[in-house]
Amino acid sequence: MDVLLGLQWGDEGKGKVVDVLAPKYNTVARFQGGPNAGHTLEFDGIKHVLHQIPSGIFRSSIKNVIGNGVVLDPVIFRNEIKKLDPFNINFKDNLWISNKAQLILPTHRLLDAAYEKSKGNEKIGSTLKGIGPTYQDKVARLGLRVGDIFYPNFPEKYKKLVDIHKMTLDFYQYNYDELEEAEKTFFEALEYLKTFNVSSTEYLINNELKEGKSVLAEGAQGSLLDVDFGSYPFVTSSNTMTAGVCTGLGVAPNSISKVYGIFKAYCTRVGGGPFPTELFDEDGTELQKVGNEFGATTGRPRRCGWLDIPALKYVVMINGVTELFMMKADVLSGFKKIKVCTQYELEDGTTTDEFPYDIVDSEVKPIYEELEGWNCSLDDINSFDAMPQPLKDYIFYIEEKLGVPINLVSVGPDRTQTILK
Ligand code: 2SA
Ligand code: MG
Repeated sequence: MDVLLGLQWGDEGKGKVVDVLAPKYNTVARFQGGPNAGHTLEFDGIKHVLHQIPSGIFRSSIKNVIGNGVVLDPVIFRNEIKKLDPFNINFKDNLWISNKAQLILPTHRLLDAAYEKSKGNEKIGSTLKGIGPTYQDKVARLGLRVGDIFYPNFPEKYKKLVDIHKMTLDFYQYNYDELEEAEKTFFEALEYLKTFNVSSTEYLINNELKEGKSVLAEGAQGSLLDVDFGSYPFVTSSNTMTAGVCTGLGVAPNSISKVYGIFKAYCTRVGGGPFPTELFDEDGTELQKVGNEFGATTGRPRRCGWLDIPALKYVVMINGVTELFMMKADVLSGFKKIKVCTQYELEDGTTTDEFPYDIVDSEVKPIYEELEGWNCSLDDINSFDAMPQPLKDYIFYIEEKLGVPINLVSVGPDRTQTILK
């Protein structure tokens, strides 16, 4: 089984890569996160954004699994399925949902908003999809799971949890007048959800592995948003790293072979939190404009900056990355010079190439090396050999710094603009 992860703060282009890789796999599985993900796939001139459904769904030969580590919003799920209507997908054969995936309730979304509001200026910049509160209830052993909806006592369980949520919402003086309407939609969506394959997907995946079939675990968000190793507390609430695959799908660590790490040729971040290489000048604006850096889930503009090698080295280490994929190289095409952060200077004047613990409250200054840009269009590039020398040098430079080969480079949004080395 192989793993595909974003190595930065999300939006690295995982959707595009999984779409290229998917044909090699029998199964594609999501192991964490929920509708806070927005995986964009672009082919035949049409753009598709998937939130909870794995990216293998467009290929009829692939089984797609929503694993136990995922938090599932049934209302968003129903909308996603409806949007896939034109593709005549046979969900009975191609989509499986874990009975142990946690359910996002309408009150989880309200709590997400209430918590964010209470944080004022220090807000996380949550996607407001209810992710944090749902994982909170999972760990507090209060949560409701997809498997629960098939039992007659579900409405009671639901009410019990919602009553607890209402106490918290009252504490924050958060208005929930519109809850009743949202609950109606929620229960309708649950009936719809019941018509899909819900099972102990850990059996399905382990049986496939036993039969020698190939499984791809599709990560969402990025390693720097990992709840343990990311820029805490400005992180998401799940383990976005390789280790999360084991707990999020029910597979043993020794079943994992390749770990594909995806990164952008520069760096972006949405929401709050530290970002040492963030640019506030016209270079930053240029990256945002050329890279069309606006969130797929929330439409928010993404903060942009140069590539951060210490951060990448850190996540290559904790994830055991075996292959790197570099995305959006074309966005750098207009730059004469490209900067890369190779070290940080800390507040006490010392330098380090490690990811600092205190990245939130103390100032971490990037130290840059400057490389030659290629400064030409990559539109007609369709092989590694055809790349301009400065781009090749950029690739070799990063490979050398990270000690892992870059085997794929993306030079444009279309399926065809993906170059294998
Ligand atoms: P939350 O909603 O509790 O997970 O928010 C916590 C922080 O995590 C950030 N976050 C994200 N940042 C970038 N991309 C995200 N999703 C991508 C998208 C999809 C992807 O395009 O929307 O790449 O998988 C994502 N999800 C959460 C969020 O901004 C907060 O800083
Ligand atoms: Mg995205």
